[in-house]
Amino acid sequence: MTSLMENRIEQAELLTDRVELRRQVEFTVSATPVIDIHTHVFSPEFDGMFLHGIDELLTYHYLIAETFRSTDLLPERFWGMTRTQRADLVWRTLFVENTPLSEAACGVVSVLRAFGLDPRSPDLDDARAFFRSQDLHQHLDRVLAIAGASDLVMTNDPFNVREVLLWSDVTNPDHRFHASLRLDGLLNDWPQAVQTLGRRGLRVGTEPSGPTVSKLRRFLDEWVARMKPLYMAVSLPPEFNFPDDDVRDLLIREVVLPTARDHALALALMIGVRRGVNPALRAAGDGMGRADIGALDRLCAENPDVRFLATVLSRENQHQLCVSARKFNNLMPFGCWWFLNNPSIVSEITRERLELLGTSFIPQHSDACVLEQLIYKWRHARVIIAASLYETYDRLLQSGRAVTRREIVRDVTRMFSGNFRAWVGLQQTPCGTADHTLESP
Ligand code: FIX
Ligand code: ZN
Repeated sequence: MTSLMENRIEQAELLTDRVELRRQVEFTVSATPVIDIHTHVFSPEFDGMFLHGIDELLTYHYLIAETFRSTDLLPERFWGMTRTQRADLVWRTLFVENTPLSEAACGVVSVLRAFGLDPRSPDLDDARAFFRSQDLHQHLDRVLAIAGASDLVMTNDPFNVREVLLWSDVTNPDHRFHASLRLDGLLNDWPQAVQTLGRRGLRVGTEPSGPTVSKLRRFLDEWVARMKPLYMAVSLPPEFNFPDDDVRDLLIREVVLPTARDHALALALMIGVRRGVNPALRAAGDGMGRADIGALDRLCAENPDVRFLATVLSRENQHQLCVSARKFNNLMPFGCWWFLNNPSIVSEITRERLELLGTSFIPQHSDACVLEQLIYKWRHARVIIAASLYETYDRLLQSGRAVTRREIVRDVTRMFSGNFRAWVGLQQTPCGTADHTLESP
């Protein structure tokens, strides 16, 4: 009897009208809180590293690279300017003398509009006055509310001297901010790592042998205890291979994977970045290349007890990453990273992932460095994700199966937070804050 009634209610809830279906998808995608699983935003407790405001927004490295395309100014002159002068130059070049058409420039416009500021202003006076007048904590709450982000994951580097010093003071960071333990300093430049560790009193051999491995394991154990990261992460060049006959391979096998197992921590691999293609542009001078997804397959196959998160920078690698995720259920594709975070490419990748993986992936992360970027990164992402999801439900409808509103909520919640929570063992506590519990795959 009950199931008959439930069945009737379900039938009544079926979204068979396309206009209504689109409306429900758009509403759900815009209203569902997201966990932003990879950012470079720090919580306010990290004094000097919590970036916010118009000058930081305009001197984001995406916009610096674009400014050099529309000015003859030499990089050394640019780096000789103060932050305020750089921001003024970027504003004049990209927003006044040119139309801000690129995704990163359009993002600044979205942020300004969210606060009622004029994106056609000839200068930055009003914007600067606005950001200066904000109470920092209220402003943070407001930005997270507009972005619809319940939690965010920082990028925490135990090889960054400035950050290391701050960690000794940060005992109780804002509960919405979680750590991730970044391993680039260990895995991408071993000779430099040896020196950095040596300066901190940790003597390790240039050839990582038994004692060095033990010291490095202890080093990571200590940072896991201090940061309580949700996962470990590393960005890798397109040439990354596994197995390989280099130091990185040894460190991954002997230090990183055992740490992942001991602490039940997932390992995020961000593959395809070529650092310093144009060093004169500093962070704006990084490039990319196509990776070998076979390396990821072999890593997943050899380590079925470790969970991997993966994002790849080359558009050409996206399809193969989806196919790999179909083979290995310890592999979770996430985000449309960096040069992929443009509407046309986000749309293509999201549709491809829905078609190959259903809802078993994490559609986007913001990679925001400056607090207010969260607003545009998520607003823009939600529009594309909603359109891609609507298209997918519509195809299902045309095949003969409608969905209900409850199913849409379930699907979006899974992609926006559920997949990540399950992957890293992050539970929702009754008061709305999150709790990290360790769990094996
Ligand atoms: O390695 C990374 O985490 C990259 O996302 C950054 O290095 C990069 O500068 C960035 O912010 C891209 O969005
Ligand atoms: Zn990043």
